[in-house]
Amino acid sequence: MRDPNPKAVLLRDYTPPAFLIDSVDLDVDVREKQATIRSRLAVRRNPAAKDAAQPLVLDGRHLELVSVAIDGRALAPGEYTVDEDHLRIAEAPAAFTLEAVVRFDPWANTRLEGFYASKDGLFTQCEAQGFRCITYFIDRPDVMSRYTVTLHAGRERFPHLLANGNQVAKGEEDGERHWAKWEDPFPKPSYLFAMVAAKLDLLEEGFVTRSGRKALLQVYVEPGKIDQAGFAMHALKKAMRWDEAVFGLELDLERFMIVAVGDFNMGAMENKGLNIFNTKYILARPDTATDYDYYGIDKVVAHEYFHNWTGNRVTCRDWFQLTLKEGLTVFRDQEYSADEYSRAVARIQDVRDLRAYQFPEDAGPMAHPVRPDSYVEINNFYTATVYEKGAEVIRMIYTLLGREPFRKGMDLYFERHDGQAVTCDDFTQAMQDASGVDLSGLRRWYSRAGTPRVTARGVYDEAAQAFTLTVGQSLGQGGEPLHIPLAVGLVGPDGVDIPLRLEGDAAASGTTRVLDLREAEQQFRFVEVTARPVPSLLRGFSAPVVLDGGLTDADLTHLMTHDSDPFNRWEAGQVLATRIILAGVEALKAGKPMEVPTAYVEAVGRILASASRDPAFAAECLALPDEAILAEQMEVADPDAIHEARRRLKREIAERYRTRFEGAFRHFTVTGPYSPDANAAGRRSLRNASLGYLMAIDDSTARALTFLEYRRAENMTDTMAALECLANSAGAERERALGMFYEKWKDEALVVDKWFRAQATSDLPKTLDRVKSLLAHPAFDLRNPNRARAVLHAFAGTAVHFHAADGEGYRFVAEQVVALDRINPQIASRLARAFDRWKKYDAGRQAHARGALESIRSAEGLSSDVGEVVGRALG
Ligand code: B3K
Ligand code: ZN
Repeated sequence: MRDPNPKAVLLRDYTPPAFLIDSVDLDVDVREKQATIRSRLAVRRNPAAKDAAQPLVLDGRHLELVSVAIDGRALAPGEYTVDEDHLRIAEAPAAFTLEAVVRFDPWANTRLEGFYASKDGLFTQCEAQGFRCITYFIDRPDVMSRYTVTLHAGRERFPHLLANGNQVAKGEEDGERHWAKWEDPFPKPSYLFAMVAAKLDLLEEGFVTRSGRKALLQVYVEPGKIDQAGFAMHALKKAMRWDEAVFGLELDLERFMIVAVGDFNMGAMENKGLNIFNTKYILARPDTATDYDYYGIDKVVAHEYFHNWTGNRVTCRDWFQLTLKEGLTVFRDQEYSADEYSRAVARIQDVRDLRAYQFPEDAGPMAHPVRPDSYVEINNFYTATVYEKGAEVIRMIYTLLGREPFRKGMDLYFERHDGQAVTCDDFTQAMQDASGVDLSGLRRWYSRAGTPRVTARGVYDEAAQAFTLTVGQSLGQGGEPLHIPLAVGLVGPDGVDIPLRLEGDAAASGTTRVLDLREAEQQFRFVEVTARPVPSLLRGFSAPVVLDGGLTDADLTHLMTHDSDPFNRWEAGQVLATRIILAGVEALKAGKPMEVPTAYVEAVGRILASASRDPAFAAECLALPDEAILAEQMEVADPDAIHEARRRLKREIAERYRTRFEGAFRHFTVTGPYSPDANAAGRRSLRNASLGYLMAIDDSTARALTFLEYRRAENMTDTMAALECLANSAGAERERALGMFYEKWKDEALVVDKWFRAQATSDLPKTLDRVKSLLAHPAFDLRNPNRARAVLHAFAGTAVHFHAADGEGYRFVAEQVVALDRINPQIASRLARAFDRWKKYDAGRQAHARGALESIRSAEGLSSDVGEVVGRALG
């Protein structure tokens, strides 16, 4: 039996591996309900190991060991021990060949980790520790080896046999079987291992890299779906060109393969030369995928491709360094998206996600630094903190260094560490050495959990024509202050930026300046300021902090209309809307009417009036803050009041501008063939935001318009916008549209997910009953992660129904966590994270949440994944 309370792994306990494995030769034989894996490992003692007499300890899970031999001699039972997690050999020579034969049933593997079956064949997922479910190995990223793989399987059922690297041989076998041998020229950590045996359709194209090297690009999809593979191929080529142009990085392989699979635990995986993707991030056709889906595909294809350098060529020494590859690669994909679409809109969306997911994480029981210092289950640490806050840390380095020095730092990083498994310190050191910029205060971001608060107060001295900004930072846990880059501008009363001149600084520095905040409190005095300005603080969201800028509503309305920094123009509107909604919450609770200041409504009117300048940006400005973000702003979150106040604000704006929204809905119609480009998608986004406002009125005119739109729509973006509106409306059109949708799309799994999701996230009463009945729908399957997420995780993300005051939402989700844990602990553990913020709610809700969490904790055979999350939540 595995230890039910596994111990935490600590960063400070890191020691180099006792043995290294120079090469791995795998022979994989696929039969009915069984895979047999024969491994030949070239093992030697690590000269850098602390102790030269350590036993050989190999990781292995869910494996049946058939035989084990050293240098061709089978080991007798007394020469090794095997338990649930390890194979130990006490006496191992200095260098030897280890051969092992193991067996398991990939069709019984519902964890989708290691080697597992999906509809069209067999696939792998090894990061972080899945390789140990394929064979016994020293399964840690600082053990890098050269791999050769031979796959054998039935020809009819598994026509494609793939593994990392290049195919070097293939042939036929008895019994209608065939085989293929692959060799990966690059040494790699085991988490980047991949193989596939499946029946798939293939789209392929040639590519010539900047230096003239030829490569074959392949996208493998489920049979019959080749018409949905084109955009992924297009995205891959764009990403390859971008990495060449921006970072000077080229593909280093002869063949780059992408395989899409319908059962997958996350978005995608960057295995060397053989990326494996969730179908959600590959398949797209105008009538099946929304603009947002296309955007996501573009981003994820690029992200995984970018890992080929940031992650694969230079990898992580240990899993505490995960942000070394993830934070950096997210930063790279964010920059790619900003270049390919609208920079301002991309930044807004990234910050919105950061606030909706990372800020709450950093304030809850799972809070951890971007480089965590302990974990029980590493899969629980593929978090918004490691990824998105990690990317913000890289962005701060970029902001402090500037574009060219940052690029020099990247070049130096690759020059020093190509082919190595390294740490976050190695990265910052390369950045510092290449630029000469002192990063000591910035490095502290790697080891501190929590979101820092920055307070800024400005005082204008008319006589001296000076503006003094006093800025403070706090993280509430002591320790030395962080280095925070604070980008600021000063907006004059006429709405024009005032040129910035810091006292004592000879040169003027344009209209935006990055202030170096290194102390707990600092003052900055700007001179030659001819009129009282409104400070525009944290432009472009230059640091992942919570800002208290001390601005009045009038200041914010001014910025909302005039700020030259688009991010802050958007942000001013968000802060104002937040103030109005939170004041509304208090009013509602006191039984008073909710007030909506005219100045705000008029500023919204100006957004609408000037929307054609940048429709996508206008749509972002019209979106009210998410309920989850609003909940974080309250001492004790009140989901019902937040929902109601937000709804009323939206309705009031809608009623005031009904004609204009109707006009925008007509005016921004996109004609001609569908394209997911930023321009067309931006117009659709504004058009659908307008529809959303009209449906906030939810009268028969609005419903008729929406239903008509639903029937008229020719692309999935417009279809879903209408369907989601109808799913939140009690009118008869709702059931008609949902019925028509399912009938039309029941054979497209990703579209059926949308149908489930729209219902599970509806804010209508009785949504929980609906969700329960969806679980009994013939198309529901708890074993398919996308389907489970479309219903369960989607429902658990709703503010009103998950947090229902009677505790029914909590109880339901707790039951589902337990049911899911028996199938797939990683997916279950994600669902359990819905409880993270339970202490932010009132005593009644807390009592229900505690009960639900305790019921999970007491479930029999709980995984360490869910155990860690629930244990931390109950604290
Ligand atoms: N590196 C993978 C994530 C692996 C998650 C393991 N639980 C995808 C990515 O971040 O690119
Ligand atoms: Zn990644």
